[in-house]
Amino acid sequence: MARVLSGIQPSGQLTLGNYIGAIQNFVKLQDEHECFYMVVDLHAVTLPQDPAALREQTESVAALYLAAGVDPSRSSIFIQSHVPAHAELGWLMTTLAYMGELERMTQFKEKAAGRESVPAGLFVYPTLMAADILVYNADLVPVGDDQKQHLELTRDLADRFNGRYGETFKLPEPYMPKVGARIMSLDDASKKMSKSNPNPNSYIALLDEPDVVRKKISRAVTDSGREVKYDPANKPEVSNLISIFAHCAGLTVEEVERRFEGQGYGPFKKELAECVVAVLEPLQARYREIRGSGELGRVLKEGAERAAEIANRTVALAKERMGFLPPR
Ligand code: AQP
Repeated sequence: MARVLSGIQPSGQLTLGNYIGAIQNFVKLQDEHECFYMVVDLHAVTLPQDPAALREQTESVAALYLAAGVDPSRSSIFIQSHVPAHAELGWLMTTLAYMGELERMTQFKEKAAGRESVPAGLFVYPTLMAADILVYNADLVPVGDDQKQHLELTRDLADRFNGRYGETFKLPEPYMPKVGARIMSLDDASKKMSKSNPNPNSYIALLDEPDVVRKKISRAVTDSGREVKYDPANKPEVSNLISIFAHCAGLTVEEVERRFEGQGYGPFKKELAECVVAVLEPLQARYREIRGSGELGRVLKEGAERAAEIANRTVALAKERMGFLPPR
């Protein structure tokens, strides 16, 4: 059985981009694989977080996993900082990485842009992400397109470690949706939809009320044409909305195009909003139930125990291979 590992940062309200690019696949993969899904709080603090908000968002992300259908009896759900082996292997990976390869990371360049002083944690984010994956010897990593470069670096670091110290880590593969691997921002289709975007109209949050969703979609930027056609190069805004429609309605892009042939953007946007609301309403109802019950604490404790068992073994082996003196 292949092993799957993935995680999401509690750095804001989860968006429809996180859902389509990552969580939908988390749910799909647990049918046939051994899955580990974490809330990556150690990654979130690579940019300053308000402590109370971080605690609330961490719990909220875990509850959203459950609400979306991640099943704790089949998947281990846990908080990254509850398994200290991540940080320990993260340091070992940092010692293997080169400045040049970290400087090339697009996410680092984007997040560092315009900042007077750039946190060092932001720079070494990909080495911690590599540790997250390698500490479980994961085979598959469900991620959106934006994380593909980090996954390639993970493979390079695993390969470098194996070459230097002997075969220790598996080289993981990305697992991405065919359409919707990158959901774009509603106000600017050249940027991906992001939970930390300061403009809430740029994203649909999974916990947005139905009327807020309707308003955001009606305001979403389109173009001066009227044809509902999937053409990312020439019609990036409309193509993005078509991807969202296809995912939420379980249709192909062609089926969406045919459905709105000759109808213009008005009816398309109206139906899109209802499709998104139909996905979010049941998810939000389950979310409220989960937050109101004591279930989450138990799930996270058991998940962290299962995860730590594997992670501690991997770190011990990596340290032995690197020549660390074991404690007596
Ligand atoms: N717009 C997106 N389209 C498809 N997939 C996406 N993901 C994120 N945005 C989109 C996928 O969601 C997972 C979680 O990502 P993360 O929280 O670890 O960091 P991120 O990729 O940087 O996501 P955000 O929402 O943009 O967070 P902030 O704003 O905090 O940086 C990943 O699998 C990612 O691919």
